Amino acid sequence: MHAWPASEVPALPGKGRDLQIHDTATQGTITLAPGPVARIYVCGITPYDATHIGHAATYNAFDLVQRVWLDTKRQVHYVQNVTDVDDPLLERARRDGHDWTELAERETALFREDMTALRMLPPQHYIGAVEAIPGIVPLVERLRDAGAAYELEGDVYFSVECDPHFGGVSNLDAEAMRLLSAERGGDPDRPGKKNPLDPMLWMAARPGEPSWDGGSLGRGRPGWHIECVAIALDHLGMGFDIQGGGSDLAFPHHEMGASHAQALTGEFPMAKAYVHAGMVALDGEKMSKSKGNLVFVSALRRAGVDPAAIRLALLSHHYRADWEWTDAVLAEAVTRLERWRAAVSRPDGAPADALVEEVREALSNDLDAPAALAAVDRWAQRQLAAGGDDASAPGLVSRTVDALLGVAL
Ligand code: 5CA
Ligand code: ZN
Repeated sequence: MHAWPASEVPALPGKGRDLQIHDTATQGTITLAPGPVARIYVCGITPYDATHIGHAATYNAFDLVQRVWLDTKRQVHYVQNVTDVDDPLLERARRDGHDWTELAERETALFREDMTALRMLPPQHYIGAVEAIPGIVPLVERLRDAGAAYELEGDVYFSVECDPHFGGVSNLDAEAMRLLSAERGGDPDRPGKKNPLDPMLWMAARPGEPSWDGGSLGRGRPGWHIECVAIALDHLGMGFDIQGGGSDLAFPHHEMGASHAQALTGEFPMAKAYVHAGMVALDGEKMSKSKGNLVFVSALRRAGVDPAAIRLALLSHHYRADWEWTDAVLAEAVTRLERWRAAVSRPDGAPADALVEEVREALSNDLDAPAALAAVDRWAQRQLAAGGDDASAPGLVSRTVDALLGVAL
C-alpha cells in the first residue's frame, strides 16, 4: 500500500539527543540508543471511520519519536499497518450497506490526507492486513506445528500458556486481562478454549464474509495480533526499538503480539520499548468509533481550521496523559500559532541558540512536548516584547519548530 508524502525535515545546528522513553513493559523510563537505523512499528488504523483527534494524538507522539531520532542523524525505519479486514470494519460496512473494500479504501485515503495535512512523517512500509495474508499463513502454521496453537471448530487459537513471559508487556492481573479481552475483540467466554484469554490466529471462513486461501489452515482470515507481528517481523525483524500505539493497545494487542513473536522466535521482547499514548476524550468519555463521540481531523480542516493549529493542540498535552478535547484547547492553539507566526515574522531577533537545546531536551525527556511549547512561548514573548539584534534567530526558531515539532510557521 502506498503511504503519504513526507514533508522536508530541516537539519538543525549542534547535536540531537538520545530518546529517553517510558516503557510499559518495564514500567520505567529507558534510554534508547539505536544504531544508525532506528526501527519503529506503530499500529495503524482500522479504516471504518475517519481519523479522529484521538488517533491524531497517538500518531503525533510517534511522529515526535521519529523527529528526535532524525535530529540525532539516524535514519528511521518506520512501519505501520492498516487493519483493512476485521470484525468492526465488516460490521460497519454491513450496517451501512457499503462494500467493505470500498469503505476501507475511502477511509484509508482520508487518513493519508489527514496525516499529510498534519505533517506526520510517513512510514517506509505501509502494509494492509489483506496484503500481509501470504506472510501470516506460514507463521500460523509454524505456531500450530510447534504446539503453540490449536484448532477449535476450524478456527486456530494461540495458546498463551506456551509463553513464559505472558503478561510481561501490560503487567495486568488475570481479572483485568479477562475483562479487557472481552472488551477489545477477544472471546473469553467461548467454550472449548484452553485458556479464556487465548486469541484467534486464523478465523475459518464464515458465510457472507471475505476469506482467503490459508494453505493447510483452510480458507479464512487472519486474527488481529498476528497481523501486526507478521508485518513487524517481515519488515523490521525481532528486537526493534519501539512498538507504539494508544494505551488501549497494551492489552491484549501488544501483549499477544509479544507472545506470538516469543513462540515463533524464542526471543522476548519483540520491541525494546512498548510505548503507549494516553486516550483523548470528548464530553467525558474516550473518543471512540464504536461510541461515536468523535471530532474528525477532516471535519476541522473543512471548517477552515489550520492543520498547524490542530497539531499545536495535540502537542499541548503530554503524550502519556489522558486528556479532553474542548473548543478551548483548539482556541488556545490558534492563539499560540498566531503569536509564534508574528514572532518569527519580525525582522530582528531575540537570540535562539538556547531554544534549540531546550526543545531538544524537552523532547528527549519522554517526549515532553508541553515543555517544548513553553520554551518556544518564552522566546516568542521576548521576541514580541523587545526583539534583539540576531537576524538569523527567527529562521532558526522556525526551522526548530518545523524539524522537532512538525509545525510549519
Ligand atoms: N488497527 C488497530 C491497531 S493494529 C487499531 O487499534 N486501530 S484504531 O483505528 O482503532 O486505532 C488506531 C490508533 O489510534 C491506535 O493506536 C489506538 O490506540 C489509537 N486511538 C484510538 N482511539 C484513541 C483515543 N481516543 N485517544 C488516543 N488514541 C486513540
Ligand atoms: Zn497493531
